[in-house]
Amino acid sequence: MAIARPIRLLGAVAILAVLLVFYRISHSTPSLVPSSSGGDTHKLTDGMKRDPLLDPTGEPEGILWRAEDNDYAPDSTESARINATLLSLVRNEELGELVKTMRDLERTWNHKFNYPWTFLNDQPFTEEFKRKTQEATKAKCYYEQIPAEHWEAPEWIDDELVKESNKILEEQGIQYSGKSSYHKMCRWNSGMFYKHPALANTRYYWRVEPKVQFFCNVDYDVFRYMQDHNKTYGFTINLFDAPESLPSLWPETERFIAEHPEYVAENNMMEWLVDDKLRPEHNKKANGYSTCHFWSNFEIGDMDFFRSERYEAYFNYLDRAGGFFYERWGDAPVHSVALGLFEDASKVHWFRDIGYRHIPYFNCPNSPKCSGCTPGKFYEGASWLSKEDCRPNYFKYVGTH
Ligand SMILES: Nc1nc2c(ncn2[C@@H]2O[C@H](COP(=O)(O)OP(=O)(O)O)[C@@H](O)[C@H]2O)c(=O)[nH]1
Ligand SMILES: [Mg+2]
Repeated sequence: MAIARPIRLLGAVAILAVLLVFYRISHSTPSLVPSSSGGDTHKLTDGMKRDPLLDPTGEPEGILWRAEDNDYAPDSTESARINATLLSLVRNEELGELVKTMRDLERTWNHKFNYPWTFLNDQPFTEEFKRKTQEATKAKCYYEQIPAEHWEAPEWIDDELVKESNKILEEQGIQYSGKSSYHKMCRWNSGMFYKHPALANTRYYWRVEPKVQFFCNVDYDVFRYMQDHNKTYGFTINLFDAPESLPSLWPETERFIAEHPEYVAENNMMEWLVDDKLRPEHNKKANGYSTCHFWSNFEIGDMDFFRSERYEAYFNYLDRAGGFFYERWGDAPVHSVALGLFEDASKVHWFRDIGYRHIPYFNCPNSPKCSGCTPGKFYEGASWLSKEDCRPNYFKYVGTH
């Protein structure tokens, strides 16, 4: 039986429509990208169909300063080094772990550039600490004690209220919430480190913690890179935070920006800060904050940002609100919210080429310059850790620069 021409046409259109739907579905579904690590899989969502670290990674574009072409000798008075330091807040007891980390960073980067190390501590450093750290580098080492007025809780913090509120945080399983030194450390890293008198003439810093690892040879002066490309802040890992540790951070921030709308940058990263799609419960518990942040155990930054009027006003506002002690605000979300609101998004840089690990997360690029980590592997441990990756949001709203 012959089929009428209009019916045939309709049939063809229907088949085409079905094919189109199939095509759209197969191309928009987030893919499962194997992280090639012991069967771990890393589910990537919207904004990150494939982990960019699986693709070959080279050096950043533009002019790069190299040790072969310039004077980076440790004692040179004419050296090409800029005003910058490796910076580590550390306890005497962490000496062994710190020296291992120093060896990593010296081997992969600093033996070429010889930037000084500055060690900071709320206690005096021991002679053994000074000797063993200096033995790990040709560069100059400085050992500085933190003034008590920078470290201790401000006088308006109520000790009884701290005890009560920390008990509640501990019941909620918030790590370190009962440890007063941890709260002090987070506050100091938020609003004090760049005020240390020994750093008064230093502009750029690379924060280094004991126990972290570095995997890739970096053959250019990263501080010069920051300066030449007008960057304020560089990160490697981008994470969600525990919302229970900071329920009032975002409400306080909103009050602050209502008072000071002039501080908010035009090209800001607000969408990354307020996303409620990827982890709606996080946003809800954090009262409007996605909890996404740059993981601040690694940072390469320009202290002039933290010394600016807008950051200083923001930190003082937060400090008065008391959340460093009554809650457990970390310096990572505080730095990140400030950068996300008050800095131009183009001034933040993802150092994708710096292979890095702070347990349990990695930034491991696919590059012949790297060894000892697995490209694209984001975490090691329980599979729920994969959910803590906020890079899909960052790439979606801010970009992969
Ligand atoms: N001097 C000193 N350093 C501290 C203290 N608490 C933490 N730190 C340092 O602060 C950084 C962060 O602490 P860490 O224990 O690694 O915290 P985590 O990374 O959040 O688990 C590390 O460099 C520690 O060495 C402290 O009470 N005194
Ligand atoms: Mg740490």
